[in-house]
Parts: sequence; C-alpha cells; structure tokens
Amino acid sequence: MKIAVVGATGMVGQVMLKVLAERNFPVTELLPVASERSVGNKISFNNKEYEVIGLEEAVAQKPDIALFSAGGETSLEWAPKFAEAGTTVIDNSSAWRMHPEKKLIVPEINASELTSEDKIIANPNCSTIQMVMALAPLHKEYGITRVVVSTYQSITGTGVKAVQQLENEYKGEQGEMAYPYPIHRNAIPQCDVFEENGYTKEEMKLTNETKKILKDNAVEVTATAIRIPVVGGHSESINVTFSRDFDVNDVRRLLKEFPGVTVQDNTDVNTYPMPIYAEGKDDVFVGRIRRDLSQANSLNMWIVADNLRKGAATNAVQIAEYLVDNKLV
Ligand code: A2P
Ligand code: 11C
Repeated sequence: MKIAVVGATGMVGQVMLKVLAERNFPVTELLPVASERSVGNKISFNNKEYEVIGLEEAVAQKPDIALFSAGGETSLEWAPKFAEAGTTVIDNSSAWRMHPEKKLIVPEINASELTSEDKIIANPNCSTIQMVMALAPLHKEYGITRVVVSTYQSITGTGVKAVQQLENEYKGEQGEMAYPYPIHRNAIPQCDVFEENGYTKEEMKLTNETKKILKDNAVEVTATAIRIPVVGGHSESINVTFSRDFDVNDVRRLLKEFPGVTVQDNTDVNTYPMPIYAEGKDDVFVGRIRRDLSQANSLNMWIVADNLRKGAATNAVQIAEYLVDNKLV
C-alpha cells in the first residue's frame, strides 16, 4: 500500500506514523505530507528517513490511502482532489463528519457500513470516539434515551501550542498563548469556540456525532467540555439514561466483551481509569460504573482514553486496516 500521511509533522500525524509502524500496517511506500514550510524536512518511519513533500506532489503520486490530520481547511480543499485521483481519504478533521453522504466511522461500531465507493471517510472527534465506544454496546442492549457528559480534556487536543503554553507557565516564562487564560493550575470551561446556542463546537460535536455513529437521532446528548492541565488523555464523566432497567454486573460484562474497551473498576482497591495510565494505549478505559440513585434506569461511569491514539490516530489506522482486510481499496 502506498500511504500518504497529510499533516505528518503534526501532533496527530506523528502518532499516525507510530501506530502504522507498531501495527505492521502493510506500507510499501510512505508519503509524508505537510505545509510548504516543512517540504524537504526529514521524517523518520520504521527507522528510515523520508522527505516531506507538498500536497500537489502527493496527489500526483496517487497513493492508495491518505490519512489526513492537517486541519479542516486543508481537508475541505484537498480531500476531494485525492479522491478524484482514486485515493481513499481517511480524514481526522471535522470537515466531512456531518456531511450527509460521508460516513463517520468507529470501526468496532460501524465499519461494516463501508464500501469501496467511500472515497472520503470521516474519523470522529476524540471525545466522541471514547464516549461512543462505551455507549454502543449499552445502547444495543438497553436503548439509550439521554446522555449527560462532562469532559476533562488533555491539552494535546489543542496541539503543540497548548503544550508549549503549559510548559512556559510551569517555568514562569512568557510565551504565545493557545488559550485565552492560563492553563496551569486552572480548568477552562471552553474547548474550541462558542456557537450561537451558547455551547462550544466541541460540545456540539459530542451531541451530533454521537447520534450519527449510533444511527439514532433519538439519543439526546447534552455536553460540557472542560480543558484541564493534563496530557495523556481525555476523561469523561457520563450519566446515561436507558429506556429500560439494567443490572450493573451485566453492564460491566457488556463493556468487557466489547472489543477495544477495558473495564478498570474495583473500588475496593481504588481501581479506576486515569489519563496518566491511558497515555500511549489504544483502548478506551471505563470505570466508576454505578447506578444513578437519583433517577430510574440511569447509570454513571468514567471513561478515559488517549485522545491522540484511539481518539485520533489509532481509529484512523483501524479504518485503513478494515479497508485493506476487506479489499475495499
Ligand atoms: P507543518 O508542520 O508544515 O505546519 P498540529 O495539529 O500539531 O498543529 O499539526 C498540523 C499539521 O498539519 C502539520 O503537519 C502541518 O504542517 C500540517 N499543515 C498545516 N497547514 C497545512 C497546509 N496548508 N497544507 C499542508 N499541511 C498543513
Ligand atoms: C480537543 N477534540 O481536544 C479536540 C481536538 O474536531 O478533531 C480535535 C478537534 C477535532 O480540543
């Protein structure tokens, strides 16, 4: 497979390269792509050096698959050009996610929707992916009517600039700000920009993308997304209401049986998921699973995943693996 990684010098792009190598994805030729300012720079993959090329040259080389993580504008403009050249694009930006003709895929949940006709495939938002991984098996069994989610999001979701801001603040140094406020010793109740309805874009992604992935507009989602001074993963406190009652042990069993989910839930020994342990792992970790004592048919849980891995790069590479395994490229 000739594989292009668009945004190869970026935070997610770098993890994409790592995940492709780790999982022994059948890469016969790698095309690392970035902006004009990086063209000619060297990128290492599988202990070999590759030269970064520009988008124009990458399209001309007609890769089989292009993994995109270079921002929404680059995807909007360039994904159709790659698709036109016969390349299947797996896009990590928000550009195509809610397009009615584009599929929004979490392989464990809905990869079977994919066909060889799909030339631009959307990878969901990181906080959505980890949430739906825990919701999907429960929705199938008990029918989710409502989800209330609060997120505690890693600064790596914002990119290199945010990691730099936190480092500067640790050291007491001045520098460029990724956020409108200090992030060190703080919690900022704003991920991305506000929409007219008073919610942020991140909060509306959690609502809209969840309905699309679960293929059910009746699942109501209300979200509050918070940025905290953490790297390693996003955490989510989730309250779910089902249309019928459940047994908490059955919930644990359903989650344990679902591929890609690891249950870490033993309050006797203080076992629950945390971002410092999720970092670098591909699974979604679920704990603090307990009945909501205030409301019928409702459950609380705590979900943690590495936002750069399952939340972005790993999910994209898993989509590519599904395409290859099922001869869809
Ligand atoms: P570059 O390193 O040349 O700026 P991050 O999300 O970590 O900021 O990374 C963004 C990625 O997208 C980088 O690899 C960046 O390349 C790439 N990128 C940004 N703008 C463009 C563009 N207009 N064309 C191609 N790649 C881009
Ligand atoms: C964050 N979820 O942590 C974002 C990052 O739509 O792919 C990824 C944004 C996106 O801020």
